[in-house]
Amino acid sequence: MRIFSCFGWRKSSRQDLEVQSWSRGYRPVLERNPVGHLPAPDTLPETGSTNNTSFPRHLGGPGLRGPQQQGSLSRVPLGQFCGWVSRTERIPGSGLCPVPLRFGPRQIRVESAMLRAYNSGTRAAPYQSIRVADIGDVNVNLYDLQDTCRRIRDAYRTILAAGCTPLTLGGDHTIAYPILQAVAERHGPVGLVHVDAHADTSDLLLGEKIAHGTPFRRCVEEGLLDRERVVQIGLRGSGYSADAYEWSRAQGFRVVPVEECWYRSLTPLMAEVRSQMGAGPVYLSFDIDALDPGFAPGTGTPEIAGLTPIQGVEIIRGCRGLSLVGCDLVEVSPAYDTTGNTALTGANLLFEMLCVLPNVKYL
Ligand SMILES: [Mn+2]
Repeated sequence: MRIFSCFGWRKSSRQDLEVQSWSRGYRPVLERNPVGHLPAPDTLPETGSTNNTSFPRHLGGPGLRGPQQQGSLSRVPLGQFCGWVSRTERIPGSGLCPVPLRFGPRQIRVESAMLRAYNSGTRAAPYQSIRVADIGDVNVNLYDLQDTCRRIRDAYRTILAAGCTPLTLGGDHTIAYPILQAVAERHGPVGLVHVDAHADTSDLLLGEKIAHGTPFRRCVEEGLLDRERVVQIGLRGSGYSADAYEWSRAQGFRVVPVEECWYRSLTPLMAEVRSQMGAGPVYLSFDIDALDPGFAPGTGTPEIAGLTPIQGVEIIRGCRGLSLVGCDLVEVSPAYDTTGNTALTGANLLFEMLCVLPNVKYL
């Protein structure tokens, strides 16, 4: 019982799914999708969400997808793999996040209709390997960021206690802080592969300690990270000082500014990252703004000259073999992208994360 999370999936055309789910909600999706077994009540934590802003649930709904529907439950050593979605948004007191991100998870779910069962590039077969379910949203408090963080932390304690590995759809990057509180409680200080345009290590944002530019400073202060096993990839943009990443380096982080990524494959970098991470637990946090806004404009703090989607995939595939204990994909803001491609890219990156989790088979 080990894996949990994120991100279910079903076969359908994108258009079909959109029409179907917008009009009917997730239950008909399950009825039409017989592979979507509902999990036993005692195997998945309840999300407690009563807020429907992230519906419809396209990523498979609350159903469970995995070896059991293929009749192989008794033969396959299963991780319990269920799904989780968390979100935050522009919350009073949350600082700088300029636009609502509340519809990010929903749009990612919508675009996930294009995802299929196998990774044709790597031959990964996640749904034959581990059990996967979308278990909904954390019911955050839109008027109180401290309380929101507490709710997220408590929810992830429950998820992790169930033996799940959460893949999280954000939501702004603030959520990494309470998630990592829960993760570190269970696993101890973790290594971190942080893909982002920004270091997110500010002490304050507009005077606030908790904001989407501060989560990893808070994590360090609370001893949640194994600082020698932290890498930040893709950093760029104008800063508040000449060396915006000085603090990161002083902690022992490896900083890979975007200039070191330009014009090249990141596969060699990831070989070094794997050796940096070793066998210990690792969390992967992927801010969609790491990608160039030409590919992923739907985010609140875009910076030019970013990573390509190819490099994003190389980073994630390069995490294969690590002891991943959780992943997130954050900062998708559909309001800034009329094409839907940002969320589509996010959905695919989440699928790539799913494919590199421990115990996923490669056929
Ligand atoms: Mn970020």
